[in-house]
Amino acid sequence: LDLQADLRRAINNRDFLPFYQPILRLDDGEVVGYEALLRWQHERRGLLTPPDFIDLGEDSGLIEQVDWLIYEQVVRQIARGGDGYVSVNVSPRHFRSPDFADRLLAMFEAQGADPSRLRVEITEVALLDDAPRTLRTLSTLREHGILAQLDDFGTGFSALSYLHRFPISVLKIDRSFIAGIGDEGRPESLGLVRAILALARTLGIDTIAEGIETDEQRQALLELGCSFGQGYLLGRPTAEMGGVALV
Ligand code: G
Ligand code: G
Ligand code: MN
Ligand code: NA
Repeated sequence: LDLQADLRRAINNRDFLPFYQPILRLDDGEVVGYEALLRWQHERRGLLTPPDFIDLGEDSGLIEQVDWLIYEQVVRQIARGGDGYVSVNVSPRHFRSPDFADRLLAMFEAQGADPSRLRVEITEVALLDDAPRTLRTLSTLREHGILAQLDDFGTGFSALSYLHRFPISVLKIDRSFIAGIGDEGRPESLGLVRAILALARTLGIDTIAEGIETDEQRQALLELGCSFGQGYLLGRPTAEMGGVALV
């Protein structure tokens, strides 16, 4: 079947919604924020996750429209109240569009919502091209209190100069490193995580460990000095935020 035609129709029908996965402070278990994760409520195939359609969305350029449908719902959710932040994922190509920051800020203005409760997650690829514009976008966002989190850290090209040059506030340690911690893991993972944490500390950047699935991993990360964590052990992505049903 023609998934691209489906995607176009789904955009018209607004068949996308965010799921929310909690991000916790590891020492006291306090929820400090959520990551909004895209889901497609497909008319025949049920709930689809990004791996089912993200490549198509990127290649066709349709992902930007999907992203805005998600951001709109996230901004509305923020406008309803609550505390903590919500992070949204931004495709590298989307992040490079010149009106990205203005359009995002206009949404907050229209909804009367506090932009400083939003964070953006970008990958290292987004820092590769068009550096002046990327820098400008990140600066504009930060002026409005929107912090940037570097997603999947450690899997990209990881040029340390980029971390220094761009206003990045948080490193999200890729879950492949966390999966390597434990009896069935890889011996070098702990050392790699330790090195990433040292790097972040040197630069004054916060860290979130992704994909925490076992208590052993949570404990190890806490002992290594990682401040925040996310993963199935701590909370799965759900359509609800903080156990409160969304309107
Ligand atoms: O939700 P997981 O459920 O499968 O997400 C998989 C991938 O999809 C992650 O790498 C994440 O960065 C990406 N992703 C999740 N939500 C969004 C979104 O709203 N927009 C874009 N562009 N990517 C997203
Ligand atoms: O690339 P990004 O970090 O945005 O992707 C988040 C993805 O990771 C989502 O698909 C989410 O569902 C998934 N995820 C969240 N927690 C866990 C976990 O503990 N284990 C695994 N395997 N995936 C997770
Ligand atoms: Mn992410
Ligand atoms: Na990630």
